[in-house]
Amino acid sequence: MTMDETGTTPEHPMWLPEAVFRGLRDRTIAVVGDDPLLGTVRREADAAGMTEVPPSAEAELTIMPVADLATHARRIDAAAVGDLGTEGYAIAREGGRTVIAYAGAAGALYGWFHVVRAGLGDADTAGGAASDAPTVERHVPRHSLRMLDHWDNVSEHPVMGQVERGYAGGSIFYEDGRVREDLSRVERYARLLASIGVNRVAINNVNVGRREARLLTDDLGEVSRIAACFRPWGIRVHLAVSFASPITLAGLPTADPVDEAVQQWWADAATRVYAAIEDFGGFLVKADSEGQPGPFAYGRDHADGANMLAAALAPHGGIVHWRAFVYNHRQDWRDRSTDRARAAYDHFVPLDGRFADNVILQVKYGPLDFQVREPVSPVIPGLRETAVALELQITQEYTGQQRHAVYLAPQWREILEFAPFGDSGPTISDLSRGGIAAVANVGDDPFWTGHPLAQANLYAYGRLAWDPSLDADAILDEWAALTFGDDTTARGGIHRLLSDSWRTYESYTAPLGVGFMVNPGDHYGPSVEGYEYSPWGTYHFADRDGIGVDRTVATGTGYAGQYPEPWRSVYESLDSVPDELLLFFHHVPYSHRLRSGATVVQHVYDTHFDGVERVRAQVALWDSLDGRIDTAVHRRVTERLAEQLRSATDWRDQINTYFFRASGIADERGRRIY
Ligand code: GCV
Repeated sequence: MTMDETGTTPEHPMWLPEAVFRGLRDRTIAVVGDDPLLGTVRREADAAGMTEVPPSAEAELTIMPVADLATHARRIDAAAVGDLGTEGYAIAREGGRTVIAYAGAAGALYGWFHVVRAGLGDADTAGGAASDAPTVERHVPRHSLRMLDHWDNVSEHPVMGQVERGYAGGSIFYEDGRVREDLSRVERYARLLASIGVNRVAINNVNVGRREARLLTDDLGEVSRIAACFRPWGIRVHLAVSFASPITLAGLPTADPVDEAVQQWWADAATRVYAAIEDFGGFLVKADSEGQPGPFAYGRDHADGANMLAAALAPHGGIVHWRAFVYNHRQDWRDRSTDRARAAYDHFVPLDGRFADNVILQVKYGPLDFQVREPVSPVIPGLRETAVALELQITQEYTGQQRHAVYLAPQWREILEFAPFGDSGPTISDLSRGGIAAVANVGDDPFWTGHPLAQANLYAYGRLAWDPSLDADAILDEWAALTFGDDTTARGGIHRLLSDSWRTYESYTAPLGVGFMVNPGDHYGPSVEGYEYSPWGTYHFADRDGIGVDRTVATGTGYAGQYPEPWRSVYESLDSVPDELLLFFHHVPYSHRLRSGATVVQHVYDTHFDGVERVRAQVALWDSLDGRIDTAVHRRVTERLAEQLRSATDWRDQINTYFFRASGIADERGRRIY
């Protein structure tokens, strides 16, 4: 792709460029049903160059309700299709035909994208002998709510910019202090999100400014235009709201959740929203956190606050996503009795059972804040009677800010399959009954995500939210095939570059789960003591003898005690704590020997030297793909990799030097430390 006449790079497609649809051109399709989402499928098929025929014509692809199988596909066993819910689909191949059966129209749309991904396949490859009934493959989403949270501000925030923790330019929704006139890019975005199964989008930042609060009132017409872009793709829009809205928007004297006028204001606000946007999803709330208003100001708790909003939404079928990210961000670093990691559990687990049915508690995956390595939050197993949504971060705030190539699906897989009650118990995915949410990573950047390879994270998020058991490498290959076309050398190179890149990033940044060590404020680049004496509660307590946070029950903050067994004991003991989380749970001498056999300080040196070499190899690998990848994409990634190598080197040298100066212990291999 080249520059256009104005000198700017035009929008570059993410996955699903036109070439992906080549195999569907001139094939026949029959679509049975008349829901608007089926209209979307018909338009898609038409754009792909397929020919629509009546169902009786036994098209190469037939998309039909389960109930119609008996009429149009008798050999497919409806009993094997089973319950598909509102979004599932079943796929069967019979002779030269592919049949997709759906129960709810969204299933037809997801079935369509399945075919786009997998192709129609060769006739007669599936279904066994002519006499056998065709094999039926069922695809039902594991999580019914698969949400993206945009941290977009309508107007530019003086410090955070337009998209808080956004690394891909401005917002795709807002421009010049208002909703964009031209929302065609949002329509293209909605289509891509539907192709990966995302079905909910919150369109504004959880830190709700005065301007953004008005999306709920004055700007409903504009929000409704955005909702109209998402609707044809089965995606419902949510708004982040400010708990103080009755005061700031309506001039009431209080926002106390037990005040009747306050309750009425929210009920009226909800009624107005649903009058404008019939399929509105609900409210997302950050309360009493990092300066956002909340119920604590009135001596109420978070169940009081969430339930009041839930009552306003309930008559309309709306949901409250209430975030559990609540902690004291004005901590005194001298105070060793307060542990930020404990905060969400201490606030929310005592409230378990008090939340209304349409409240979902949204919990960050770790107890701190989206670090490259944290233990999985104990709040998720701790809440037995509350619907919980796991919150992930696609935007790479602490993982290289879309300047570093970091494929996050392996981390998410580890989180989703973590079994807090032991191997035979439920996983985090099982326990996330309120679904999954993640902070989005796109902006108005021509490559959508700043770093073109960061698109893989958005893609993988949707696929894992649908099916958390998918293999991270398989998703990566699927994304590369749908994005980069047929060149297997290019695809293989991208696979090698990204597959283990999360561990590469971990290896040259904060070691052994200690976290942070980033520059305060923008959170980019190393600053070992950047947060050490700050009020934010993220400390590592390094001295001349050792480093790490004692979070044991026996001698520390007691955080390890928030886990059920077996993890409470696993984390409590130095003999069993996994190496990668050692410094999250324990304060140890630099000479402490890891389970791997290396000492802490030697591990730090080894991983940091190795991490930079791994980035160097990524750079060489990418160089070797020159000519095989679209020029503009190649150039952009080349620039980003150069920055990654510079930054990784900076991390290596600062971390190694810090540990060497603190410990006085030399590198066993005599490498250069400054
Ligand atoms: C939206 C971290 C980020 C903030 C973010 C916050 C949150 O603290 O640095 O920018 O605010 O998390 O998740 O609410």
